[in-house]
Amino acid sequence: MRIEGVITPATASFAQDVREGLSKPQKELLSKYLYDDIGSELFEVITLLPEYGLTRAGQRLLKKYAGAIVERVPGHVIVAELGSGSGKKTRWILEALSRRQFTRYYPIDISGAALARSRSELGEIPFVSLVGFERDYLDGLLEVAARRHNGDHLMVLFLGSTIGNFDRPAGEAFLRELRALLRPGDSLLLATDLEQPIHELELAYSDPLGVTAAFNLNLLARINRELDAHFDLKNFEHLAPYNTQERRIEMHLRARVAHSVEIPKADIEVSFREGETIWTESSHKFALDEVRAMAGRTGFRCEAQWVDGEWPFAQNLWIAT
Ligand code: AVJ
Repeated sequence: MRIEGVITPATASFAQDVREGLSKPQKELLSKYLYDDIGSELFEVITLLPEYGLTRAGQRLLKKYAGAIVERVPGHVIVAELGSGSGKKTRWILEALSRRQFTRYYPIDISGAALARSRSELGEIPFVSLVGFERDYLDGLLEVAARRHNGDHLMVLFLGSTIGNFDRPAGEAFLRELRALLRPGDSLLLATDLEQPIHELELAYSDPLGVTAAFNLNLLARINRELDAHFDLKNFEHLAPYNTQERRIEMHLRARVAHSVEIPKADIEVSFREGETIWTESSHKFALDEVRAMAGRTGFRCEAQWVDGEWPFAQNLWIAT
């Protein structure tokens, strides 16, 4: 007998998603799998690149406008955050709120490591308590909603522009589901990356140093590590063209040569034609008026928008109607 090892539930669902994604005519891998420990660190490096202004724009806006933002959210507020991130941006909001009230803060993330990071980054702000939920966004939000006291206004933070990773219809469906867990008067602070000239966007996702390429290729390396596959990373190149029709960056990995790869723990062998791609991420870009219209279609009104002066990026405050 050859002992192949144990498959944990996490590996099993990764294996199944890899099998399904690589069996489609346009091969694809879900972008959430970019963020294992190595991928998360590579993403942190991306946020430091001069070509990738997105994260710094989000931080600048919160640093500058956290006071103005929380002023528009009246009443006693409790805060839930979808994807706890590095916690840096959240600090400005929590500090602004804690000047007027004791604030209960609930970060929600599928990664225990991310929750631990936000605990060490934010755990010591005076007049703030923190309880993390290691759950999917909406499952976690349901639990937070169950903990609200009468009169609490729930403020949901969805920073970093992760909404851009959904296709537009799926993004709206997600926002509608989110709205269903809220009450009128609750709020959503939603970050969106905005449209800008193609050249800038493509450079942001194909940086000359090659960090984004490494971030993308790490997905194949992760399949090698976790599913015992034998992808030769040299057989693939990173591509990130802007799709003008759909107004999004599409990240792909393109096979340089025809070849096939066995993925033992996913029980498949995948063949690639020369030039064939695996689609690994979409990053949609928005227009300001489009974001306002989206609010109306998903059960909110857009209370205010703050736009960065250096990088086209907006923080949008929506109130549930
Ligand atoms: C973390 C989803 C906001 O879409 O710009 C960065 C991820 N991908 N470079 C984005 C990402 C390639 C990023 N988000």
